[in-house]
Amino acid sequence: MDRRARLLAVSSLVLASTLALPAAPASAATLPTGTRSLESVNYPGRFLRHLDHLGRIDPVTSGSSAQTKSDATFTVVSGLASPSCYSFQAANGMFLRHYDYRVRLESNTGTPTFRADATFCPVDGSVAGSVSLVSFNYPDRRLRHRNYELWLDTFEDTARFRADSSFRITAPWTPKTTKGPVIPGLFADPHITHFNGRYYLYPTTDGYASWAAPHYKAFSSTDLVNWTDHGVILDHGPDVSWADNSAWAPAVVAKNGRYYLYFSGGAASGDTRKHLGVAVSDSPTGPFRDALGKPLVRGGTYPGQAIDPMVFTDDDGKSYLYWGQGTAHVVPLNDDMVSFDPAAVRNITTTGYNEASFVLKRNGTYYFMWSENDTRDENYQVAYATGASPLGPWTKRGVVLQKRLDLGIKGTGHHSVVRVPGTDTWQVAYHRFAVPGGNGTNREVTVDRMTFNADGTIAPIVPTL
Ligand code: FUB
Repeated sequence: MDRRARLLAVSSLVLASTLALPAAPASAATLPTGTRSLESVNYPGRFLRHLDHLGRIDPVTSGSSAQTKSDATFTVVSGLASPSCYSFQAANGMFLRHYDYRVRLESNTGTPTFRADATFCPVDGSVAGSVSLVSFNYPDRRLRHRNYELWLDTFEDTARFRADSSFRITAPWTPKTTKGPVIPGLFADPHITHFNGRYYLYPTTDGYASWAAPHYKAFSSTDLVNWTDHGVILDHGPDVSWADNSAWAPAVVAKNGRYYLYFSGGAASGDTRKHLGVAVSDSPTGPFRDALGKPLVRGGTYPGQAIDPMVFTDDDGKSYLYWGQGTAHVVPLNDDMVSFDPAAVRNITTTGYNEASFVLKRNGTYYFMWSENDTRDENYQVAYATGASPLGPWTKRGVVLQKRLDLGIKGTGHHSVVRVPGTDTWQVAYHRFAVPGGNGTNREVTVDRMTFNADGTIAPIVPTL
């Protein structure tokens, strides 16, 4: 069963579980993402918390210990198994999941089972403003407390069950004190850009084993602090005939009054190659549609993996496509933005280059930036070179962004840079292992300042929490 069919089956099961029960609550479409607490509706003052990695509802008051408050605080994030539902991440980076129907806290392994076990879909709760959380993979079961323990129980159409399975989403007992991640949840490879007075972030959806996520979301902001989630803008399953998974490292550019999304993807057919595609939309938040119905760069045509696209447009309006893992390529794009002359493809691999090309121009100098080492390595880092044209030749200048162990920041890379319009202020978006508890497939997105020295070199970027 493909992904869309499975989602339909799950939604119809959710629907069936409510339709079969006349008094069942209506669907609550969305939850606020970000740091929250969840209060029991029939035991006010008791909050969903974890203790010894098991879910419970316990009293929490302003006089409770910092640990108790922290244990009763979760970050509501896009569902690990579906962006239409939600997952709940504790301060230690672990997720609420069910196992043998007991609700517990565990690290995300990225397997389909874990992601499904850790995903819950909200429906209206027993009282106004409350929610009940339906299991994504067992849609006839809901998160419910009994004897103050949290279980995944089969829905019963009784007032008692409804109350036991209803929670109010409240302000968090432990508010977020860090700037990052700038978008809640697991995302990576952020492409940051600016269109018509708003900043946009286009990341890879992370948290999947082997980075298998099938869809991209878009986020926008006016201040680089508060980001609006615009939902899924391209879903490989239904939207791209030649790709099913590995929706990696998108990059979006505006040209000809339209928006072009460059992306990579793999097929479920057993062909392990990734291909690079381009999709188009009239809006920066999509929906995007596959522009060609086939890859723009077929994996295997050039050395290295056909992933990590990026487009730089020079002052004369000419656009250049960069891509590649293992080998860095560049080619001028034709004016249609969806084709190029294969004979014009150049290999611009620099010493240390692994992936994630990014090009910018400042004061007439071109800056070619990339990521070094493997994204699963805590030493994943960003380096750069300068040149006099978008095609190089490039002179390596060194590493500008790397781990900061005193703050527990590791695996800093796959960045992108945006200039604050009309200024010489530059901001860099990049991913790092999620703090705490992350790794190369559980990454998060953050933004820091990037400054230039008087001689035009880039000053070391200081990663902050
Ligand atoms: O997120 C999947 C892959 O990991 C990206 O394409 C690479 O750049 C690395 O970040």
